[in-house]
Amino acid sequence: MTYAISVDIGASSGRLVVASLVENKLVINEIHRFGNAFLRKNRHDYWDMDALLAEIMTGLKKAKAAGIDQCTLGIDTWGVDYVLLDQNGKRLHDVYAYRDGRTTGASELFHQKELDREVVYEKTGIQELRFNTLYQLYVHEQSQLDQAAHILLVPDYLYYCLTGRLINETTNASTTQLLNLQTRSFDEELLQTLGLRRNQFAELTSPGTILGGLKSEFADTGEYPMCQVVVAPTHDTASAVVGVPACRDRTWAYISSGTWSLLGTERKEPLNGEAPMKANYTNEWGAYDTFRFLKNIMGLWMIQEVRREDGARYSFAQLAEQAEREPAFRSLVPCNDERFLNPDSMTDTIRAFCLDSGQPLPDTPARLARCIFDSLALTYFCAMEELEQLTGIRYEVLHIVGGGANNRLLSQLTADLLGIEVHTGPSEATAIGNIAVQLIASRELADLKAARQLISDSFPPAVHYPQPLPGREELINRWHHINQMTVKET
Ligand code: ADP
Ligand code: LRH
Repeated sequence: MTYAISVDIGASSGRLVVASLVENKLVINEIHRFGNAFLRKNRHDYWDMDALLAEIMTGLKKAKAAGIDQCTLGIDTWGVDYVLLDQNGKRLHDVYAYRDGRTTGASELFHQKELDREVVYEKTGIQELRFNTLYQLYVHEQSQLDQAAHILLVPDYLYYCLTGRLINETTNASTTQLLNLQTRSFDEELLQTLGLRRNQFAELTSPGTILGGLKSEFADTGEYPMCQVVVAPTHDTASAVVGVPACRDRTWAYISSGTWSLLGTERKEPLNGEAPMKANYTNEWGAYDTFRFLKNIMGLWMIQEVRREDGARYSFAQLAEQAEREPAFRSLVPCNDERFLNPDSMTDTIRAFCLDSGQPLPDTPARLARCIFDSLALTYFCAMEELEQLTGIRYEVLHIVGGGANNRLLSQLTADLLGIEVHTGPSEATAIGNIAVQLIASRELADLKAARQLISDSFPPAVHYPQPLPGREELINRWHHINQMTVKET
Protein backbone atom coordinates (compact mmCIF):
# COMPACT_ATOMS: atom_id res chain seq x y z
CA MET A 1 0.00 0.00 0.00
CA THR A 2 1.38 3.47 -0.84
CA TYR A 3 0.36 6.37 1.33
CA ALA A 4 0.27 10.12 0.78
CA ILE A 5 0.06 12.51 3.73
CA SER A 6 -1.05 16.10 3.45
CA VAL A 7 -0.30 18.71 6.06
CA ASP A 8 -3.02 21.32 5.55
CA ILE A 9 -3.02 24.32 7.86
CA GLY A 10 -5.67 26.99 7.51
CA ALA A 11 -6.07 30.14 9.58
CA SER A 12 -8.55 28.38 11.88
CA SER A 13 -7.28 24.78 12.03
CA GLY A 14 -4.69 22.37 10.76
CA ARG A 15 -4.76 18.66 10.04
CA LEU A 16 -2.67 15.78 8.76
CA VAL A 17 -4.63 13.56 6.40
CA VAL A 18 -3.44 10.16 5.19
CA ALA A 19 -4.66 8.91 1.85
CA SER A 20 -4.36 5.71 -0.10
CA LEU A 21 -5.90 4.32 -3.27
CA VAL A 22 -8.21 1.40 -2.61
CA GLU A 23 -10.07 -0.19 -5.54
CA ASN A 24 -9.80 2.96 -7.66
CA LYS A 25 -11.13 5.20 -4.90
CA LEU A 26 -9.24 7.65 -2.76
CA VAL A 27 -9.65 6.80 0.92
CA ILE A 28 -8.71 9.47 3.43
CA ASN A 29 -8.21 9.34 7.14
CA GLU A 30 -7.51 12.33 9.38
CA ILE A 31 -4.74 11.32 11.75
CA HIS A 32 -4.22 14.59 13.55
CA ARG A 33 -6.17 17.85 13.91
CA PHE A 34 -5.27 20.99 15.84
CA GLY A 35 -6.57 24.50 16.27
CA ASN A 36 -4.84 27.51 14.76
CA ALA A 37 -5.24 31.20 15.53
CA PHE A 38 -2.99 34.20 15.63
CA LEU A 39 -1.68 35.47 18.96
CA ARG A 40 -1.63 39.05 20.16
CA LYS A 41 1.68 40.32 21.55
CA ASN A 42 2.71 43.96 22.00
CA ARG A 43 -0.42 45.05 20.13
CA HIS A 44 0.50 42.97 17.05
CA ASP A 45 -0.83 39.68 15.71
CA TYR A 46 1.55 36.77 15.12
CA TRP A 47 1.48 33.08 14.20
CA ASP A 48 3.06 30.59 16.57
CA MET A 49 5.39 28.87 14.09
CA ASP A 50 7.04 26.61 16.67
CA ALA A 51 3.66 25.29 17.80
CA LEU A 52 2.66 24.58 14.19
CA LEU A 53 5.91 22.70 13.59
CA ALA A 54 5.42 20.70 16.75
CA GLU A 55 1.89 19.76 15.60
CA ILE A 56 3.26 18.54 12.26
CA MET A 57 5.80 16.33 14.02
CA THR A 58 3.11 15.01 16.40
CA GLY A 59 0.94 14.13 13.40
CA LEU A 60 3.80 12.33 11.68
CA LYS A 61 4.52 10.35 14.85
CA LYS A 62 0.85 9.33 14.94
CA ALA A 63 1.13 8.20 11.33
CA LYS A 64 4.11 6.02 12.17
CA ALA A 65 2.29 4.62 15.21
CA ALA A 66 -0.65 3.78 12.91
CA GLY A 67 1.68 1.56 10.87
CA ILE A 68 2.66 3.93 8.06
CA ASP A 69 6.33 3.32 7.40
CA GLN A 70 6.65 5.02 4.03
CA CYS A 71 4.74 7.87 2.41
CA THR A 72 4.89 10.95 0.30
CA LEU A 73 4.28 14.22 2.12
CA GLY A 74 3.04 17.66 1.04
CA ILE A 75 2.37 20.89 2.93
CA ASP A 76 -0.04 23.78 2.33
CA THR A 77 -1.04 26.75 4.46
CA TRP A 78 -2.81 30.08 4.08
CA GLY A 79 -1.13 32.61 1.75
CA VAL A 80 0.83 35.88 1.90
CA ASP A 81 2.61 35.58 5.27
CA TYR A 82 6.39 35.29 5.27
CA VAL A 83 9.46 34.45 7.33
CA LEU A 84 12.82 36.23 7.12
CA LEU A 85 15.81 33.99 7.84
CA ASP A 86 19.41 34.92 8.58
CA GLN A 87 22.48 33.26 7.00
CA ASN A 88 22.18 30.36 9.44
CA GLY A 89 18.54 29.73 8.66
CA LYS A 90 17.30 31.26 11.93
CA ARG A 91 14.11 33.33 12.02
CA LEU A 92 14.82 37.04 12.35
CA HIS A 93 11.42 37.97 13.76
CA ASP A 94 8.06 36.77 15.01
CA VAL A 95 5.91 35.90 12.00
CA TYR A 96 3.21 38.53 11.51
CA ALA A 97 -0.33 37.35 10.86
CA TYR A 98 -1.87 38.97 7.80
CA ARG A 99 -4.70 40.61 9.77
CA ASP A 100 -2.23 42.56 11.88
CA GLY A 101 -3.12 46.25 11.97
CA ARG A 102 0.29 47.52 10.84
CA THR A 103 -0.82 47.32 7.19
CA THR A 104 -3.79 49.68 7.67
CA GLY A 105 -3.38 52.18 4.83
CA ALA A 106 -0.19 50.44 3.57
CA SER A 107 -1.44 49.79 0.05
CA GLU A 108 -2.62 53.39 -0.38
CA LEU A 109 0.74 54.65 0.85
CA PHE A 110 2.63 52.33 -1.50
CA HIS A 111 0.61 53.44 -4.52
CA GLN A 112 0.83 57.10 -3.57
CA LYS A 113 4.58 57.13 -2.96
CA GLU A 114 5.98 54.34 -5.10
CA LEU A 115 4.10 52.84 -8.04
CA ASP A 116 0.56 53.36 -9.33
CA ARG A 117 -1.92 50.60 -8.64
CA GLU A 118 -2.54 50.27 -12.40
CA VAL A 119 1.16 49.61 -13.00
CA VAL A 120 1.32 46.98 -10.26
CA TYR A 121 -1.88 45.29 -11.45
CA GLU A 122 -0.62 45.24 -15.03
CA LYS A 123 2.59 43.55 -13.88
CA THR A 124 1.16 41.10 -11.36
CA GLY A 125 -2.59 40.74 -11.96
CA ILE A 126 -2.99 40.47 -8.19
CA GLN A 127 -5.90 42.15 -6.40
CA GLU A 128 -5.11 44.90 -3.92
CA LEU A 129 -5.48 43.49 -0.41
CA ARG A 130 -3.71 45.52 2.22
CA PHE A 131 -2.08 42.36 3.61
CA ASN A 132 -0.44 41.15 0.38
CA THR A 133 3.21 40.37 1.06
CA LEU A 134 4.23 43.37 -1.06
CA TYR A 135 2.50 45.79 1.32
CA GLN A 136 3.54 43.82 4.43
CA LEU A 137 7.18 44.00 3.37
CA TYR A 138 6.76 47.71 2.59
CA VAL A 139 6.01 48.42 6.25
CA HIS A 140 8.48 45.84 7.64
CA GLU A 141 11.51 47.18 9.51
CA GLN A 142 14.10 47.90 6.78
CA SER A 143 17.11 46.76 8.82
CA GLN A 144 15.60 43.28 9.14
CA LEU A 145 14.88 43.16 5.43
CA ASP A 146 18.52 44.09 4.76
CA GLN A 147 19.70 41.37 7.10
CA ALA A 148 17.49 38.66 5.60
CA ALA A 149 19.44 36.01 3.70
CA HIS A 150 16.22 34.22 2.75
CA ILE A 151 12.61 35.29 2.38
CA LEU A 152 10.23 32.36 2.51
CA LEU A 153 6.47 32.13 2.73
CA VAL A 154 5.07 30.14 5.65
CA PRO A 155 4.78 26.74 3.90
CA ASP A 156 8.19 27.23 2.25
CA TYR A 157 9.54 27.71 5.75
CA LEU A 158 7.87 24.52 7.00
CA TYR A 159 9.40 22.63 4.07
CA TYR A 160 12.77 24.13 4.99
CA CYS A 161 12.42 23.01 8.62
CA LEU A 162 11.53 19.47 7.54
CA THR A 163 13.97 18.98 4.68
CA GLY A 164 16.61 21.73 4.84
CA ARG A 165 15.70 22.67 1.23
CA LEU A 166 15.01 26.31 0.34
CA ILE A 167 12.23 26.91 -2.17
CA ASN A 168 9.72 29.59 -3.08
CA GLU A 169 6.73 27.61 -4.34
CA THR A 170 4.92 29.27 -7.23
CA THR A 171 1.22 29.17 -6.25
CA ASN A 172 1.93 30.87 -2.97
CA ALA A 173 4.70 33.10 -4.34
CA SER A 174 2.07 34.63 -6.62
CA THR A 175 0.12 35.81 -3.55
CA THR A 176 3.10 38.02 -2.64
CA GLN A 177 2.13 40.36 -5.52
CA LEU A 178 5.81 40.33 -6.49
CA LEU A 179 5.64 38.01 -9.51
CA ASN A 180 5.49 39.37 -13.03
CA LEU A 181 2.96 37.72 -15.34
CA GLN A 182 5.11 38.35 -18.43
CA THR A 183 8.49 37.19 -17.19
CA ARG A 184 6.96 34.57 -14.89
CA SER A 185 9.51 35.55 -12.27
CA PHE A 186 10.02 38.09 -9.48
CA ASP A 187 9.54 41.62 -10.79
CA GLU A 188 12.81 43.55 -10.51
CA GLU A 189 11.17 46.97 -10.18
CA LEU A 190 8.91 45.81 -7.35
CA LEU A 191 11.86 44.23 -5.56
CA GLN A 192 13.89 47.43 -5.96
CA THR A 193 11.03 49.51 -4.61
CA LEU A 194 11.13 47.38 -1.46
CA GLY A 195 14.94 47.49 -1.31
CA LEU A 196 15.12 43.71 -1.85
CA ARG A 197 17.43 41.55 -3.96
CA ARG A 198 16.39 38.60 -6.11
CA ASN A 199 18.90 36.35 -4.36
CA GLN A 200 17.02 36.78 -1.08
CA PHE A 201 14.37 34.54 -2.62
CA ALA A 202 14.99 30.93 -3.54
CA GLU A 203 14.26 29.29 -6.85
CA LEU A 204 10.62 29.43 -7.92
CA THR A 205 9.50 25.81 -7.62
CA SER A 206 6.38 24.26 -9.14
CA PRO A 207 3.96 21.93 -7.37
CA GLY A 208 4.85 18.31 -8.02
CA THR A 209 8.61 18.81 -7.57
CA ILE A 210 10.18 16.07 -5.43
CA LEU A 211 12.41 17.40 -2.66
CA GLY A 212 13.60 14.13 -1.10
CA GLY A 213 13.62 12.89 2.48
CA LEU A 214 13.25 14.48 5.90
CA LYS A 215 16.38 15.98 7.46
CA SER A 216 18.50 13.33 9.16
CA GLU A 217 17.74 14.81 12.59
CA PHE A 218 14.17 13.56 12.00
CA ALA A 219 14.74 10.61 9.68
CA ASP A 220 17.38 9.00 11.90
CA THR A 221 15.15 8.87 14.97
CA GLY A 222 12.93 6.20 13.47
CA GLU A 223 9.94 7.99 15.03
CA TYR A 224 8.49 9.17 11.72
CA PRO A 225 7.51 7.45 8.48
CA MET A 226 10.16 7.49 5.77
CA CYS A 227 8.90 10.47 3.78
CA GLN A 228 9.41 11.38 0.15
CA VAL A 229 8.66 15.09 0.42
CA VAL A 230 6.77 16.54 -2.55
CA VAL A 231 6.06 20.20 -3.23
CA ALA A 232 2.28 20.60 -2.94
CA PRO A 233 0.39 23.62 -4.23
CA THR A 234 1.47 25.26 -1.00
CA HIS A 235 -1.17 27.98 -1.10
CA ASP A 236 -4.19 26.30 0.49
CA THR A 237 -6.53 27.86 -2.07
CA ALA A 238 -4.44 26.40 -4.91
CA SER A 239 -4.71 22.95 -3.34
CA ALA A 240 -8.44 23.46 -2.77
CA VAL A 241 -9.00 24.28 -6.44
CA VAL A 242 -7.14 21.11 -7.49
CA GLY A 243 -9.55 19.33 -5.13
CA VAL A 244 -12.72 20.64 -6.83
CA PRO A 245 -14.63 17.57 -8.11
CA ALA A 246 -15.50 19.13 -11.49
CA CYS A 247 -15.35 16.56 -14.23
CA ARG A 248 -18.36 16.91 -16.46
CA ASP A 249 -18.69 19.14 -19.48
CA ARG A 250 -20.42 21.98 -17.68
CA THR A 251 -19.02 25.43 -17.04
CA TRP A 252 -18.13 25.78 -13.39
CA ALA A 253 -17.02 28.29 -10.81
CA TYR A 254 -15.97 27.56 -7.26
CA ILE A 255 -15.95 28.89 -3.75
CA SER A 256 -13.18 27.65 -1.52
CA SER A 257 -15.10 28.23 1.68
CA GLY A 258 -13.17 28.41 4.94
CA THR A 259 -11.92 31.35 6.94
CA TRP A 260 -12.15 33.21 3.61
CA SER A 261 -14.57 32.55 0.77
CA LEU A 262 -12.51 32.56 -2.40
CA LEU A 263 -14.92 32.79 -5.31
CA GLY A 264 -13.68 32.37 -8.85
CA THR A 265 -12.87 30.19 -11.78
CA GLU A 266 -9.93 28.29 -13.21
CA ARG A 267 -8.36 29.77 -16.33
CA LYS A 268 -5.51 28.95 -18.65
CA GLU A 269 -4.62 32.63 -19.06
CA PRO A 270 -4.70 35.58 -16.66
CA LEU A 271 -7.27 38.35 -17.09
CA ASN A 272 -5.74 41.59 -15.89
CA GLY A 273 -7.26 44.58 -17.68
CA GLU A 274 -8.93 47.61 -16.16
CA ALA A 275 -12.28 45.92 -15.44
CA PRO A 276 -10.85 43.07 -13.28
CA MET A 277 -8.67 45.58 -11.48
CA LYS A 278 -11.67 47.77 -10.64
CA ALA A 279 -13.65 44.73 -9.50
CA ASN A 280 -10.61 43.66 -7.44
CA TYR A 281 -10.31 40.24 -9.03
CA THR A 282 -6.99 38.46 -8.79
CA ASN A 283 -4.91 36.12 -10.95
CA GLU A 284 -3.13 33.81 -8.56
CA TRP A 285 -1.00 31.11 -10.12
CA GLY A 286 -2.38 27.61 -9.93
CA ALA A 287 -0.96 24.13 -10.28
CA TYR A 288 -0.32 22.82 -13.80
CA ASP A 289 -0.20 26.20 -15.58
CA THR A 290 -3.61 27.38 -14.47
CA PHE A 291 -4.71 30.66 -12.90
CA ARG A 292 -7.12 31.20 -10.07
CA PHE A 293 -9.18 34.15 -11.24
CA LEU A 294 -11.01 34.97 -8.04
CA LYS A 295 -12.09 37.44 -5.44
CA ASN A 296 -11.55 37.30 -1.66
CA ILE A 297 -14.80 37.46 0.28
CA MET A 298 -14.67 37.91 4.06
CA GLY A 299 -16.07 34.42 4.56
CA LEU A 300 -16.65 32.33 7.65
CA TRP A 301 -14.14 34.32 9.62
CA MET A 302 -17.15 36.40 10.66
CA ILE A 303 -18.96 33.44 12.27
CA GLN A 304 -15.68 32.12 13.71
CA GLU A 305 -15.23 35.39 15.56
CA VAL A 306 -18.85 35.65 16.69
CA ARG A 307 -18.65 32.06 17.98
CA ARG A 308 -15.35 32.70 19.78
CA GLU A 309 -16.71 35.89 21.38
CA ASP A 310 -19.71 33.88 22.59
CA GLY A 311 -17.35 31.46 24.40
CA ALA A 312 -17.73 28.75 21.70
CA ARG A 313 -21.00 27.66 23.32
CA TYR A 314 -22.36 26.28 20.06
CA SER A 315 -20.66 24.28 17.31
CA PHE A 316 -20.65 25.58 13.74
CA ALA A 317 -23.22 22.91 12.88
CA GLN A 318 -25.48 24.08 15.72
CA LEU A 319 -25.17 27.73 14.71
CA ALA A 320 -26.12 26.85 11.14
CA GLU A 321 -29.15 24.86 12.37
CA GLN A 322 -30.25 27.65 14.69
CA ALA A 323 -29.85 30.22 11.91
CA GLU A 324 -32.08 28.12 9.65
CA ARG A 325 -34.97 28.63 12.10
CA GLU A 326 -34.58 32.45 12.07
CA PRO A 327 -36.43 34.68 9.58
CA ALA A 328 -34.44 35.22 6.40
CA PHE A 329 -32.76 38.48 5.27
CA ARG A 330 -33.80 40.46 8.34
CA SER A 331 -30.48 42.23 8.92
CA LEU A 332 -27.68 42.44 6.38
CA VAL A 333 -24.07 43.66 6.53
CA PRO A 334 -21.58 44.46 3.73
CA CYS A 335 -19.20 41.57 4.47
CA ASN A 336 -16.26 42.89 2.49
CA ASP A 337 -16.06 46.16 4.35
CA GLU A 338 -12.66 46.57 5.99
CA ARG A 339 -14.39 47.10 9.35
CA PHE A 340 -14.91 43.30 9.50
CA LEU A 341 -11.28 42.39 8.72
CA ASN A 342 -10.00 42.37 12.30
CA PRO A 343 -12.35 44.26 14.63
CA ASP A 344 -11.93 44.26 18.41
CA SER A 345 -15.37 42.67 18.53
CA MET A 346 -17.06 41.16 15.47
CA THR A 347 -20.35 40.90 17.37
CA ASP A 348 -20.36 44.59 18.29
CA THR A 349 -19.28 45.64 14.81
CA ILE A 350 -22.11 43.71 13.15
CA ARG A 351 -24.63 45.06 15.65
CA ALA A 352 -23.41 48.63 15.28
CA PHE A 353 -23.79 48.42 11.51
CA CYS A 354 -27.33 47.07 11.82
CA LEU A 355 -28.31 49.82 14.26
CA ASP A 356 -26.74 52.60 12.17
CA SER A 357 -28.51 51.35 9.06
CA GLY A 358 -31.90 51.10 10.76
CA GLN A 359 -32.10 47.29 10.68
CA PRO A 360 -33.23 44.99 13.51
CA LEU A 361 -30.50 44.21 16.04
CA PRO A 362 -29.18 40.61 15.73
CA ASP A 363 -29.33 40.06 19.48
CA THR A 364 -28.66 36.31 19.73
CA PRO A 365 -25.94 34.04 18.29
CA ALA A 366 -28.57 32.50 16.00
CA ARG A 367 -29.60 35.92 14.63
CA LEU A 368 -25.98 36.95 14.20
CA ALA A 369 -25.33 33.70 12.33
CA ARG A 370 -28.39 34.28 10.14
CA CYS A 371 -27.24 37.82 9.38
CA ILE A 372 -23.77 36.55 8.40
CA PHE A 373 -24.99 33.67 6.20
CA ASP A 374 -27.62 35.82 4.45
CA SER A 375 -25.04 38.54 3.82
CA LEU A 376 -22.43 36.08 2.56
CA ALA A 377 -24.90 34.48 0.15
CA LEU A 378 -25.74 37.93 -1.25
CA THR A 379 -22.04 38.76 -1.53
CA TYR A 380 -21.52 35.51 -3.47
CA PHE A 381 -24.40 36.42 -5.75
CA CYS A 382 -22.86 39.79 -6.66
CA ALA A 383 -19.36 38.34 -7.05
CA MET A 384 -20.75 35.69 -9.44
CA GLU A 385 -22.45 38.40 -11.49
CA GLU A 386 -19.12 40.24 -11.71
CA LEU A 387 -17.27 37.04 -12.58
CA GLU A 388 -19.67 36.27 -15.41
CA GLN A 389 -19.36 39.81 -16.77
CA LEU A 390 -15.57 39.75 -16.58
CA THR A 391 -15.06 36.34 -18.19
CA GLY A 392 -18.07 36.43 -20.52
CA ILE A 393 -19.03 32.95 -19.34
CA ARG A 394 -22.35 31.86 -17.85
CA TYR A 395 -21.53 29.30 -15.18
CA GLU A 396 -23.78 26.27 -14.96
CA VAL A 397 -22.51 24.88 -11.68
CA LEU A 398 -20.99 26.44 -8.58
CA HIS A 399 -18.81 24.10 -6.52
CA ILE A 400 -18.40 24.91 -2.84
CA VAL A 401 -15.50 23.10 -1.16
CA GLY A 402 -13.84 23.46 2.25
CA GLY A 403 -15.28 23.48 5.77
CA GLY A 404 -18.06 25.85 4.65
CA ALA A 405 -19.41 23.12 2.34
CA ASN A 406 -20.93 21.65 5.52
CA ASN A 407 -23.20 24.67 5.87
CA ARG A 408 -26.39 23.55 4.09
CA LEU A 409 -28.23 26.79 4.76
CA LEU A 410 -25.55 28.92 3.13
CA SER A 411 -25.27 26.57 0.14
CA GLN A 412 -29.04 26.51 -0.44
CA LEU A 413 -29.34 30.29 -0.11
CA THR A 414 -26.56 30.62 -2.65
CA ALA A 415 -28.30 28.24 -5.07
CA ASP A 416 -31.61 30.12 -4.65
CA LEU A 417 -30.04 33.52 -5.29
CA LEU A 418 -27.96 32.36 -8.26
CA GLY A 419 -30.61 30.15 -9.82
CA ILE A 420 -28.04 27.42 -10.59
CA GLU A 421 -27.00 24.11 -9.03
CA VAL A 422 -24.61 24.38 -6.13
CA HIS A 423 -22.49 21.26 -5.58
CA THR A 424 -20.96 20.97 -2.13
CA GLY A 425 -17.95 19.03 -0.93
CA PRO A 426 -15.51 17.68 -0.31
CA SER A 427 -15.05 19.67 2.87
CA GLU A 428 -11.42 18.50 2.92
CA ALA A 429 -10.79 19.56 -0.70
CA THR A 430 -7.59 21.36 0.29
CA ALA A 431 -5.99 18.30 1.88
CA ILE A 432 -7.29 16.20 -1.04
CA GLY A 433 -5.91 18.58 -3.69
CA ASN A 434 -2.54 18.52 -1.93
CA ILE A 435 -2.67 14.69 -1.97
CA ALA A 436 -3.72 14.60 -5.64
CA VAL A 437 -0.57 16.51 -6.62
CA GLN A 438 1.53 14.01 -4.67
CA LEU A 439 -0.18 11.14 -6.49
CA ILE A 440 0.48 12.79 -9.86
CA ALA A 441 4.13 13.35 -8.85
CA SER A 442 4.50 9.70 -7.90
CA ARG A 443 2.75 8.66 -11.16
CA GLU A 444 -0.18 7.00 -9.42
CA LEU A 445 -2.39 9.43 -11.34
CA ALA A 446 -1.94 10.75 -14.87
CA ASP A 447 -2.89 14.39 -14.54
CA LEU A 448 -5.24 17.01 -13.09
CA LYS A 449 -8.21 15.72 -15.10
CA ALA A 450 -7.73 12.19 -13.79
CA ALA A 451 -7.31 13.56 -10.28
CA ARG A 452 -10.63 15.43 -10.44
CA GLN A 453 -12.39 12.34 -11.81
CA LEU A 454 -11.01 10.30 -8.92
CA ILE A 455 -12.04 12.95 -6.39
CA SER A 456 -15.55 13.14 -7.83
CA ASP A 457 -15.89 9.33 -7.79
CA SER A 458 -14.53 9.05 -4.25
CA PHE A 459 -16.37 12.02 -2.71
CA PRO A 460 -19.54 12.63 -4.76
CA PRO A 461 -20.74 16.17 -4.02
CA ALA A 462 -24.19 16.94 -2.58
CA VAL A 463 -26.37 18.86 -5.05
CA HIS A 464 -28.45 21.88 -4.00
CA TYR A 465 -31.07 22.73 -6.62
CA PRO A 466 -32.27 26.34 -6.81
CA GLN A 467 -35.68 27.05 -5.28
CA PRO A 468 -37.83 30.12 -6.05
CA LEU A 469 -37.00 33.01 -3.72
CA PRO A 470 -40.01 35.28 -3.11
CA GLY A 471 -39.14 39.01 -3.17
CA ARG A 472 -35.75 38.34 -4.81
CA GLU A 473 -35.59 41.59 -6.87
CA GLU A 474 -36.50 43.75 -3.91
CA LEU A 475 -33.95 41.95 -1.77
CA ILE A 476 -31.20 42.54 -4.30
CA ASN A 477 -32.06 46.26 -4.45
CA ARG A 478 -31.94 46.42 -0.68
CA TRP A 479 -28.56 44.66 -0.76
CA HIS A 480 -27.12 47.21 -3.23
CA HIS A 481 -28.30 49.97 -0.92
CA ILE A 482 -26.61 48.30 2.09
CA ASN A 483 -23.37 48.00 0.14
CA GLN A 484 -23.33 51.69 -0.58
CA MET A 485 -22.63 52.07 3.14
CA THR A 486 -19.29 50.26 2.76
CA VAL A 487 -16.53 52.50 4.10
CA LYS A 488 -13.72 50.67 2.33
CA GLU A 489 -13.55 47.29 0.56
CA THR A 490 -11.08 44.84 2.09
P1 ADP B 1 -9.61 27.14 7.18
O1 ADP B 1 -8.89 26.10 6.35
O2 ADP B 1 -9.60 28.49 6.55
O3 ADP B 1 -9.12 27.16 8.59
P2 ADP B 1 -11.90 25.31 6.98
O4 ADP B 1 -11.91 24.92 5.55
O5 ADP B 1 -11.42 24.33 7.98
O6 ADP B 1 -11.15 26.71 7.20
O7 ADP B 1 -13.39 25.75 7.33
C1 ADP B 1 -13.74 26.17 8.61
C2 ADP B 1 -15.18 26.66 8.60
O8 ADP B 1 -16.05 25.64 8.16
C3 ADP B 1 -15.68 27.05 9.97
O9 ADP B 1 -15.41 28.42 10.21
C4 ADP B 1 -17.17 26.77 9.88
O10 ADP B 1 -17.88 27.96 9.59
C5 ADP B 1 -17.33 25.80 8.73
N1 ADP B 1 -17.80 24.48 9.20
C6 ADP B 1 -17.05 23.43 9.56
N2 ADP B 1 -17.83 22.39 9.94
C7 ADP B 1 -19.11 22.81 9.84
C8 ADP B 1 -20.40 22.19 10.07
N3 ADP B 1 -20.50 20.94 10.51
N4 ADP B 1 -21.51 22.94 9.83
C9 ADP B 1 -21.42 24.21 9.38
N5 ADP B 1 -20.23 24.83 9.15
C10 ADP B 1 -19.10 24.14 9.36
C1 LRH C 1 -7.21 31.27 2.56
C2 LRH C 1 -6.11 32.23 2.13
C3 LRH C 1 -6.54 33.12 1.00
C4 LRH C 1 -5.64 34.30 1.20
C5 LRH C 1 -5.66 34.43 2.71
C6 LRH C 1 -4.46 35.08 3.29
O1 LRH C 1 -6.80 30.47 3.63
O2 LRH C 1 -4.94 31.52 1.79
O3 LRH C 1 -6.43 32.54 -0.27
O4 LRH C 1 -6.02 35.45 0.51
O5 LRH C 1 -5.80 33.10 3.20
